[in-house]
Amino acid sequence: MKFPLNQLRFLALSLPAVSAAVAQGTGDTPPEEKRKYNVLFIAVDDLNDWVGFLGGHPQTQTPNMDKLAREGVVFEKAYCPVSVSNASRAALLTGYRASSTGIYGNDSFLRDSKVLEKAKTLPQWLSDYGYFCMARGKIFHTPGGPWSDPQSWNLQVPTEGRYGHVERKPGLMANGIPVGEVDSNFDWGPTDAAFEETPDYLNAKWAAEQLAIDHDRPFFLACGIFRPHLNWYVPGEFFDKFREDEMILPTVNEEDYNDIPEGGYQPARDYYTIRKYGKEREVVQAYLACINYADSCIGVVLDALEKSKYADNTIVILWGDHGWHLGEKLRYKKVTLWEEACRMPLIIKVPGLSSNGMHCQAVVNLLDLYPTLTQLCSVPHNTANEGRSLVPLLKNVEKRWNYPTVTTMGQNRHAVRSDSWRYIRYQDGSEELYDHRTDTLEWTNLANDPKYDRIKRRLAKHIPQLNVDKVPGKGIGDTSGAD
Ligand SMILES: [Ca+2]
Ligand SMILES: [Ca+2]
Ligand SMILES: [Ca+2]
Repeated sequence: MKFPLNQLRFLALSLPAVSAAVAQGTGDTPPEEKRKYNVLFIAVDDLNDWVGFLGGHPQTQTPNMDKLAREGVVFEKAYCPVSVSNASRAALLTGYRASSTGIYGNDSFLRDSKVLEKAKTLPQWLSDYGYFCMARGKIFHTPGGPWSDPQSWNLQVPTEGRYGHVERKPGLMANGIPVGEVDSNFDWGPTDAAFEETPDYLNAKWAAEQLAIDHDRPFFLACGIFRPHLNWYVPGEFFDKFREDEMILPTVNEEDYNDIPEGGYQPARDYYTIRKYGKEREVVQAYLACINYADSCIGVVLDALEKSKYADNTIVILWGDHGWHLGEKLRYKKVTLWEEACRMPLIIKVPGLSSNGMHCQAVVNLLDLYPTLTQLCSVPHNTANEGRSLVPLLKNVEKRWNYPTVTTMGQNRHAVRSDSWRYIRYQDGSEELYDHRTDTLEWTNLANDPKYDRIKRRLAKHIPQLNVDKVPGKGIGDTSGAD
């Protein structure tokens, strides 16, 4: 059955209010009294597809996120606007592409962009239309201070707590690698902290407490989870769930760079250091431990929502800010234009939606969340948004959706992802092209085969025409210490 969009929105949005009114025999509810959806917005830093519901790693343990996935719509082909934190989050939260604002990396402050100086962020927009917007943890790039954009929030609460102490020997990092051989934050190890004293638990507990309060307005509750961002220090109980010697490693092709242009990426020093010290399995163990820790924190919030009076009228959105390489393409970390760095989890749960529990294969972007939420929340559309509302897909996950999406990593460096293809073009004009129907690991670059010229031209049309200069960095933005 097909409905016009505005009618769908009415159906989706007013179910709780209408059924309550009908039950009381009062007829329809006057528009101004319609209960609006609340929003629970959960950001997970540096989480790639190693979650049960995406099947990215067979040994991952993410029961809480998997439960949410069964209750909502999973976007299996969701991509970041930029494959690094600050810029991805700036794009998501302002609705502008990086290439329109000049916020390409971690060191440019979003309000220093001429375009973003006075832009309304998603929480500001919702707040202008009656929402109470609150946050704790990493939503914008750096929690606390101007980088967390205090003007975006009615309430922003600082993060507290400790991840605990890790053992280390003189001259070595906690992971046993000599100091100086990998970046200082590329470290891991079990800590002595109790789960209940760690920052992400405390962020989650705070969010859970907000769900137990009577709110006189609809709310937008943002909870930012830091792990699995480096350093991978979490309580020992999470490491204990994964045995190093049993860890399954991602498939790696040592010859992968034979067909990658000079203007593209190179193998990372980290990759060879990890291999030199035989740490490949420990890396997997530590990342999975941190994901399981993040999942446990997310469970605290989701359990609280389920027990609360907001369970039936709260939209839940769970998103990672970009992907992460764990050896694929001879790299660790992010900041590339390949699938591993560009793809991340996205779940949208709208109570009462018939698509809940389904997986959507349409190609979508985090940039689409702003217009999706304004539509779901029945507030005006912000015409500055460069993304596209996903509401039609939420109503019908199989809807035809031929909108290739873009990830940017630096000025004039873009990847276009369509249903079947990834096309990369660097600033020097060099290219890569991968056919995902036969090459999900992106091993064979087809860009130099004239047979694919037509496909390249078709994909290249989606590359942004406007590519503004990078907003000068302040050199203070990246307190995470990672890329
Ligand atoms: Ca993967
Ligand atoms: Ca990140
Ligand atoms: Ca290759």
